[in-house]
Amino acid sequence: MNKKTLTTCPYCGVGCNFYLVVDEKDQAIAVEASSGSPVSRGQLCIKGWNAYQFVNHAERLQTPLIRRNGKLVAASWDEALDLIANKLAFIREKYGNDALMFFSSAKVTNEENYLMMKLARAVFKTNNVDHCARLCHASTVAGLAATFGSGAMTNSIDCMENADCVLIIGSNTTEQHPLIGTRVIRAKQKGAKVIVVDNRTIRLAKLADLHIKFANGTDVAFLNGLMHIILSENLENKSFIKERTENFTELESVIKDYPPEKVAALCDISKEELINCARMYATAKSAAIIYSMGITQHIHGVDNVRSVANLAMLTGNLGKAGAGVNPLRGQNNVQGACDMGALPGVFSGYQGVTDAAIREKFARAWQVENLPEKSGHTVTTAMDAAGTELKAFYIMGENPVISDPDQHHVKEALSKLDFLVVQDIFLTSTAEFAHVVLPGVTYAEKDGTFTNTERRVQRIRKAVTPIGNAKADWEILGEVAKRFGYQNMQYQNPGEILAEIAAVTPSYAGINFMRLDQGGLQWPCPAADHPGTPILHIGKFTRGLGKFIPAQYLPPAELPDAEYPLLLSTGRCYFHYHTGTMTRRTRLLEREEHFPYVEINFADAIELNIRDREWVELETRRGKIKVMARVTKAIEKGVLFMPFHFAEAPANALTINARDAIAQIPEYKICAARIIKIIV
Ligand SMILES: Nc1nc2c(c(=O)[nH]1)N[C@H]1C(S)=C(S)[C@@H](COP(=O)(O)OP(=O)(O)OC[C@H]3O[C@@H](n4cnc5c(=O)[nH]c(N)nc54)[C@H](O)[C@@H]3O)O[C@H]1N2
Ligand SMILES: Nc1nc2c(c(=O)[nH]1)N[C@H]1C(S)=C(S)[C@@H](COP(=O)(O)OP(=O)(O)OC[C@H]3O[C@@H](n4cnc5c(=O)[nH]c(N)nc54)[C@H](O)[C@@H]3O)O[C@H]1N2
Ligand code: SF4
Ligand SMILES: [Mo]
Repeated sequence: MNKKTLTTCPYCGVGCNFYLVVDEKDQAIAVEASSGSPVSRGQLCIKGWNAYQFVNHAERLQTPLIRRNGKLVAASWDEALDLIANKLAFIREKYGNDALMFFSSAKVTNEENYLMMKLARAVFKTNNVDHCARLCHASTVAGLAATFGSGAMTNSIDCMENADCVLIIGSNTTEQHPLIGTRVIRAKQKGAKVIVVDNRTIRLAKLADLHIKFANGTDVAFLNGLMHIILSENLENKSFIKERTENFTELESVIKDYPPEKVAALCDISKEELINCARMYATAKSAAIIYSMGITQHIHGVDNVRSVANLAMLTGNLGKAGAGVNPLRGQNNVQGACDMGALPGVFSGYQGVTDAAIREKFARAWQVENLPEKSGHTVTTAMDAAGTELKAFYIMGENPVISDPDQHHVKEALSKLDFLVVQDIFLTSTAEFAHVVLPGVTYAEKDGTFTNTERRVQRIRKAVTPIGNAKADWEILGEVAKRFGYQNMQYQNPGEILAEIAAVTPSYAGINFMRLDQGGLQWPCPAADHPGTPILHIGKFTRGLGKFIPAQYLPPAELPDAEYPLLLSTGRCYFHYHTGTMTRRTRLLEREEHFPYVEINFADAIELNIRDREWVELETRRGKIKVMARVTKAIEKGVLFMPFHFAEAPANALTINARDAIAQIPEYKICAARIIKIIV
């Protein structure tokens, strides 16, 4: 008899639930949708339907590996863990606590993220812990914390369907958050106005009431332009501004410099489009903004996010249903990894490391002394400091060789380390650089919780026995701590870890496995009888008053020029996920999208004498790769788009390591490139 276990999808931040079907040989063989899922309501996208295949894949890591004579060879757990203990102890002794860097993971559970930051802080006394949110929504966390007091999505997925207007800026929602995309389509069917602001003709653009194809990187100018029109046409929400916000005069003084003519020219759009957009958004009863990487992955990512927040505050679209500022969080558990404090400046629940009382609270709970107070390295600054300030990395569930900007820089950084531990489910491109590789297990082989983009904490449940000698990440981290004589990281099961999280994290205080078995809960959930919070900032912002923080438009780091005349933007496609470790080991997905490609406009293709599906060289100042040209009208002239999923032709061999000064997020969305025809 097959067994079915209710669990949560391991791919994107939407957080669909499904049943994993396991046969009598203990093999995951299928996925069945769950109609009871509040998020997905019985539907899934193609990745969810196929989320069982990689679990049993023949290339799964099944035993620890140790580098001997330059080669990674199989080893026992004791050998691997002893080596880690010896090396980390040696490096720490010689160079100090802050010579170690811990990469946590938005793919693993809340409990595991909590343990990773506990390991870094309680055992190694360093705040050098971070994860891929740095590459993703670091600008959101910084930007919204400053304006609203909380970096999370303000509203719920349900709100998307019940909005009167949905403004989508820099999110390819139907492909990257498919089950939220369907909610936008539902909203449209119910009569909502849909506005897409994106240089590419993404699928939602085709049903949008307004599609604005502005020049990449001009978001601040565009948003300021909208606010200028809203103010000059008296469409702002005066009582909201008066009662719930501060700093409005500063906003006004910046906005006055963004009249429609100037903005239209800067953004390469017409004045009419801008005016239409402003009116459509500002006159809706409730208007929701959805944004994602098109806003965040810029050297002015924080300015972009603040400007989005300004627009929503100006029109009073916060603290009510069908509205809000909704950054769609990317990874299945990136919200949770942030909530758990896998960030250099905060413990779980965004409790700051610089606050002595908070440090004292955690020190007592963890039975340690002197927790470090200086904020630590980020994922991106760590790469710069490898070999100098930082001597060892412990990387769990991330693959920076393929995902970090400027691959050459990353490879050089990893080669300079004295010691590198990689804990993954497959031998990744990053694991190839490791001294020790530890085999973790997938979502299907362990218990725990993920927190989705709408702050909904949901269960994952063990459905199959761990493959080979692989162990759950929470068990491995406990073993490492034990080798350093720290006994306070030994747990019978993840439920116990969640209980500890609840005890030290006010926003998770009311959350436990028993309650989650009745369905997910949205934080803040401060007490055992609290129902959770679908909408934030009702009546009052988390920080009290919402703060307008205006920004001036500034250009991107590297724009096209005579030598590199095209603008290269990178992102993702529907069928693959990030560095491809899971989706490229899934037959159907790999069949649908097998070759690395770059999208190029017809006119550019004609000029370059390139045909559809022709292999070309794509080059920037950082590197050169060979990819297939996909000639399309869905992209504007002068712009290229390439997904970063393909290790054999990595987009990140080309991207620029220029970063937002506040958030340290890289400008993945813009650099200058050229295409070279391959003459055979
Ligand atoms: N299938 C699939 N789904 C995924 C993922 C995946 O790898 N594959 N990854 C997950 C993760 S971690 C994330 S973060 C999300 C990301 O989800 P998205 O952010 O939706 O995906 P991207 O492709 O990175 O970029 C989104 C859009 O930004 C636009 N854009 C580029 N530059 C600009 C600009 O300057 N301004 C504006 N306004 N728009 C711009 C692009 O044209 C693109 O359509 O997806 C999640 N879901
Ligand atoms: N050029 C370009 N680069 C980008 C982006 C872009 O838009 N353009 N987007 C950026 C963004 S938004 C993100 S979020 C990052 C993502 O960057 P990464 O997080 O580095 O990418 P993933 O492929 O998701 O890596 C997750 C790793 O975790 C492993 N894994 C999965 N489940 C488990 C588990 O349970 N335990 C353990 N131990 N390991 C597990 C997977 O095998 C994989 O190797 O990429 C960034 N890079
Ligand atoms: S929308 Fe996201 S969470 Fe839902 S099935 Fe697809 S990948 Fe999984
Ligand atoms: Mo992401």
